[in-house]
Amino acid sequence: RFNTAAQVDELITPPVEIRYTKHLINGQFVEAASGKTFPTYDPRTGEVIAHVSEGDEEDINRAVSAARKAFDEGPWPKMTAYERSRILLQIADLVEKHSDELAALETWNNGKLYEQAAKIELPIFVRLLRYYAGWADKIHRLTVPADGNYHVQTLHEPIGVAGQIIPWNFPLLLFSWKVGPALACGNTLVVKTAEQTPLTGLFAAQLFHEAGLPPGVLNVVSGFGPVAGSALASHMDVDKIAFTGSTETGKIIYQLAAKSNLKPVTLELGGKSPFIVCEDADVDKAVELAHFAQFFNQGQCCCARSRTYVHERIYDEFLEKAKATALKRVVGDPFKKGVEKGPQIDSKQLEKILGHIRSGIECNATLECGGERIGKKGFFLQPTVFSNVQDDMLIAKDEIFGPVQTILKFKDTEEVIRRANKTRYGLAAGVFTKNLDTANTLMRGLRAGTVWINCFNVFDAAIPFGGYKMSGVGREKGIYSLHNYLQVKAVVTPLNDPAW
Ligand code: TXE
Repeated sequence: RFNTAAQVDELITPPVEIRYTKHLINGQFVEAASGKTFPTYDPRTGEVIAHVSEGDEEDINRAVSAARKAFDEGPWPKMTAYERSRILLQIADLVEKHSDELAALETWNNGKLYEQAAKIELPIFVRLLRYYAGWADKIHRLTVPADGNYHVQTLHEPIGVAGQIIPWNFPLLLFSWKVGPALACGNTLVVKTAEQTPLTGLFAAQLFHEAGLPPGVLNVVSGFGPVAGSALASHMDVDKIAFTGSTETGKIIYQLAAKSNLKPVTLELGGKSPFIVCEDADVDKAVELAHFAQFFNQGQCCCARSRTYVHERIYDEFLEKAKATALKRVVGDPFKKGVEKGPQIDSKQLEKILGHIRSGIECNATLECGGERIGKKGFFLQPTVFSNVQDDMLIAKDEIFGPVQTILKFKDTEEVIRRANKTRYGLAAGVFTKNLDTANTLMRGLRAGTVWINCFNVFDAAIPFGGYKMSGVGREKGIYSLHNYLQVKAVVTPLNDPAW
C-alpha cells in the first residue's frame, strides 16, 4: 500500500502572493506587444493560478534592444569589477531575505517540496551568486611570452548580450546557474523562462533590480519555446545562447544559432545516468542513496540516476529493500511537512511517464510497485520500481523524467562499465563501493560529466556540471562557466626597447 497519508484534496493555501506576471524589460514590467497572456497552473490541482504575458518575436526584439543598449552604453560592462561584485552581493542578500516567499512561489507553480525549495535550492541560489560575486574582480588577463620584440597580452572581455533559456524542473536554481556567471563577467541578458513555470524568474529579477542592478541588464520574457525561445536563439543581435532542456530542443537551438549569426552555444541536456551498486556495498545505505538519486524532485532531474545497476550477489536483497523504500515514500501536498513527493509538473509529463510505464510492462520488465496515477486532481503519480530490466528496453534507454526506478543486474566491473556507457547520454553517474580500486576503475571508465562516489547530488557552486555526448555542450558552474561568457582578445604592441 502506498502511503498517501497527506491527502491531495486537503491542500494548504500557498503563503505568498503572485505579484509579477508581465515581462520585465529595461527594468519595467510591461505587457506583451500583442497584449496576449497564457495561463500558468498549480500542479497540485491543475487549476490556473495566474495569466502571464505571452512573449513573441516582438517582445524578444524589445528585450534584446534593451540588453544591447545596456551593454553598449553601460554602465554594467564598464563598471569596475569590484562595483559589479558588490551589486551581486547585495542581490544575494536580498534574495536570501525573500527566500521563503520565492520558495513558496516555486512550490506553487512547480509542485516541488517546499522544504526542498526553501532549504536546498534557495540556499544554492544565494551561494552561487556570492560565489560569482567573488569571481567578478578576479578574472585576470594574461601576459603572453610570444617570440619577437612584442608585448602580448590577452583581454578577457564580456561576450555581449546573452540569451538564456531555462526549463521548468529547477526554475530558480537554473536561473541562478545561468545569470550568476554571465553577470559577473559584465554581460547583459535576456532570459526566457519555461512556459510551465514563469512566476519565480520574474520575482527574482525584480529583486535583482531592487538590489541595484541597472535597467536593461537582466530582461525576462515569458512565453513558449517555439515562438519566444526560438526568436531568442535565432536573434542576430544576441551574442551567445545558453540552454537547459531536452536533447531534442538542444539540437534545434544549435541549428538556430548556426543558421543566424553563429553565436556560441552551451547546452545542458537530458540524461540516463547509471547508479552502480557494487557487491561490497552496504546494502541499506546503497538503497537509500539510489532511491534519492532517482526520486529527488519527483524524478524530474536531468541527472537522475535512472538505471540502477546492482551486483548479482546482492541483487535480491537490494530489490526487496528498494521496493519497500518506494512504498514508504509519502505522496501529497508539497507544502505539507512530512510529504516526500509532490505532483509531476503537468499532464503532458504525467502521460509521458505513464507511457513509459506501459512500455516497461509490455516488454516484460517486472513492475514491483507503483505504476499508477493517484487521484483525479493534479498530477500525482505513485513511486514506481521495475526489476528484470534489460539494457535494450525503452525504459532503460529513454529519459523517463519521472519517479520510475529501473533495476538491472550485473556480474563484473568491466561489464557494467561497458553497459553503463552504452547510451547516447553522458551526464552523470553514481558509484557505490567500499573498494578504492573499484571506485577508481569505475570513475575513469564512465563517460559522464559528473561521477558521484558514495554520495549523490552534491551541487556546490564551484563544481562544474555538464554532459558528455548528447547530454550537452560545455560546463556550467565553477570557473568553467566564466569561459562561456568571456571573449578573449589578444593585444600585440611592438616594444622599441632594444634590450628585449
Ligand atoms: O523540454 P524542452 P520539455 C527533458 C525531459 C522532459 C523533456 C521534454 O525528458 O520530459 O525534456 O520537456 C524551451 N526554441 N528535459 O518539453 O522543450 C521551452 O520553452 C527555443 C530535461 O519541457 O527542452 C523551455 O523554456 N526554445 C531537462 C525549455 O526550452 C525552446 C529539463 C525546455 O523545454 C524551443 C526539462 C525552441 N524550438 C526537460 N522549444 C534538463 N536537462 O534538466 C522549447 N523551448
